Parts: sequence; structure tokens; C-alpha cells
Amino acid sequence: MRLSDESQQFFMATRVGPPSESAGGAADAAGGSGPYRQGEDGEASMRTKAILFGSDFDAPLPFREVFAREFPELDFRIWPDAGRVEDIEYALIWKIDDGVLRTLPNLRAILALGAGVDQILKDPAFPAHVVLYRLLDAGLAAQMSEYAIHAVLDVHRRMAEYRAQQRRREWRRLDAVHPSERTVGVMGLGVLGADLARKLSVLGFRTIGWSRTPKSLDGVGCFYGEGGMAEFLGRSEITVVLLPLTPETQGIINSKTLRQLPRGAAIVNIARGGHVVEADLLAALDSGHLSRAVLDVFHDEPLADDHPFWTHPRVVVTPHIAAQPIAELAMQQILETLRRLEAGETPMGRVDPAIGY
Ligand code: NDP
Ligand code: OXD
Repeated sequence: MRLSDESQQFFMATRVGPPSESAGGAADAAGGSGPYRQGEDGEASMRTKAILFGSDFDAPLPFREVFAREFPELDFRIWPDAGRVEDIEYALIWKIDDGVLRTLPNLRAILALGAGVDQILKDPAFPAHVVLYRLLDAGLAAQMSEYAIHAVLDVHRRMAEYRAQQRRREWRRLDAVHPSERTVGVMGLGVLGADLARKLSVLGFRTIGWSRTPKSLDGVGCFYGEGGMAEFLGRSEITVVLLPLTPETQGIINSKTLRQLPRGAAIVNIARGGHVVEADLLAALDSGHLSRAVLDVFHDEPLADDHPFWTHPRVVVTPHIAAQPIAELAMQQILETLRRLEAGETPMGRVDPAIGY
């Protein structure tokens, strides 16, 4: 989740009171001066409840403001200034250095600042006994579908060829295909993929989807599991990847699966770079088997200056912006998750670390 300046202003504007002194974050935390220190007569009573924030994307201050107001009993600490690690009951993170979570002995729950959690679960020392919650939609679905539909229509309406013609001042009509004759496949029919599949179907595309377990979606031909993969790929002229990155989906777009796509197919990856074996994708593009790749995510981000994707004539690159959580919606969800945890209720969006999403 990346908070923009406007979002920061939103949080500042909705603040109802002055920031609690106890919300001083790192400095206060390091000094152990949280608001609910209960006494001075023993280790247990000295404990301050704290939440640790860790992100290299998100600005912490708007969160600190909101937490000071909504959860004044929680001392807000910003990694790497964790203060007394025994105090930390919650971690609010996009990602944090490997091994850090394991050093928090009283950690009760991890709240992810994103929909994907591979960047958290990749920690070899991830404390699997601690519950992990992720963002559900939080404004992402509409943006993901917008991005994917833009890419699908660009391919379907042969816009790259028209752009090339324009550069040559060439006036030439190309054949068109009716959407009912075009099959678009969505890999991953979860919160984001299901939204996209429904919208593609409404646009009249022959829409198919692939998931891990069986699904049923109006207007969408659903395939699942390894058994359904070959048929799904064989039909999919434009494939949108919306899978989580897990041990099973790592490198799922490779020379074998690319060969299973129809000749001239296009691929849109808006999930994670780790889904794609980049050398295999380049080979498929160079051979003409694949006509186009629209890529928002990469193995290494930012994409290196000398990466061949930047200049490949069949590749479109965007900098991991397919969707960004809407700050207000994400914050409401995070606060509700915490509220439920504090009340002993069950929050939404629990991740199963055993399957990776
Ligand atoms: P969900 O967990 O809701 O959905 C995941 C879907 O993938 C489910 O349909 C699931 O199947 C399917 N799936 C998982 N593993 C497999 C497998 N091995 N084989 C086949 N299908 C599988 O995730 P979201 O829709 O919320 O998010 C998807 C991903 O999008 C995130 O994990 C994240 O990586 C990425 N993302 C990228 C962003 C960007 O800006 N580029 C922004 C936000 C998210 P089943 O339904 O059977 O469980
Ligand atoms: C996510 C993202 O939320 O990539 O997973 O932004």
C-alpha cells in the first residue's frame, strides 16, 4: 500500500484531536514511554502494548496519526526502532527484513499492507504460528480490472499495429475480431480475478478462468487445478495473470506453459514478477509465438536499466502500478481487523501460510 501525499492530507484532515503524545513512535518507543504502562513493580506490569510498522513504500506518519486516535492504547513504533520487542503484539507491514518477525516473542497478528503476501511469507523464519491478514480489495479490484481491460482491448483492437502505422503515416485497415470470437483467460479467480472475469464477460469476450479449486462464475468458463490447465491455456488468446505468488505458482509462466498458448497469444502479468521465467518469455516473444506482453511486475523491481524488457518492441512495461490500495479503504479495513482482534472476534482476510495466500 502506498500512501500518496493526498492520502496523507486526508488522514491529517480527518484527525479529530491533537496527536497523542504517546503516539510519538520510534523515539517514545525506544524510551518505553507508551500510554498503558501499568505499573513499575514487575516485568509483566511494565509491558506497553505496541504495534510495529514496517514498509519501504508507505509513509508511517498518517498511520501513526490514525492509530493515536483509534487505538491510543497501542504504542506505534516504526521499524527499525522497535523499542522493547516484548511489547509488540501486532505488526503492520508491507515487508520487513527477514528474521525480524521471529524476534517478536509476543506477536499476536501480522496485518499486511497489501493484497499479496509473498513478500512477507518469503522470510525463511516467518513465525507460522502467528496469524496473518491481508487486504481484501480495498479499491484494488476496480483498478486491476481497468488496467487489464485496457491491455486486453489494446491487443484485441490491434492498437500497437495502428500506432506503428501512424509512425509510418500509413492508412490501412486491419481485420477485426468480434469479442464473442476472442477468448480471454484469467489465471486466478480470487477477489481481483473474479472481478475482472465478470467485467470481461460483460464486454462480450469469451471469458475463461483458472483457479486452484473449482469455481462457478456467471458467464465465465471455469477450469481448475493442474488437470484443467492445459485446456485453459490452449484456449486463452489473451491471458491475464492474477495469481498469488506461492511455491506452486512461482515460474508458472515458462517455456512449457507458453507453448501451450495459441500462436500469437498475448500475456498480461499484473500479479508478481516471480510468476514469469523472464528468459522463456523473451524467447517466446522473439520467436513470434507470443505477440505481446504487458508487464506491471518483475523479478527485480525497479526494473534494471539494461533489462531487455524496456526496449523490446512487443513488451509494455509499467512500474508496479496496476493497482494501489485506496488509503481510506485500506485504513478502514486495517482498523476493523485490529478492532476484531482486540475484541476476540474473527477478522476477514486471513492468509493460510501453508498454501501461501
Ligand atoms: P486471492 O487470494 O483472492 O485470489 C487468488 C486466486 O488465485 C484464487 O482464485 C486462487 O484459487 C488462485 N490460485 C492460487 N494458487 C493457485 C494455483 N496453484 N493454481 C491455480 N490457481 C491458484 O488474491 P487477490 O485476487 O486478492 O490477489 C491476487 C494477486 O494480485 C495478489 O496475490 C498480488 O500478488 C497481486 N497484486 C498485484 C498488484 C499490482 O499492483 N500489480 C496489486 C494487488 C495485488 P482458489 O480460488 O481456488 O483459492
Ligand atoms: C499488493 C500490491 O497489494 O502489489 O499486493 O500492491
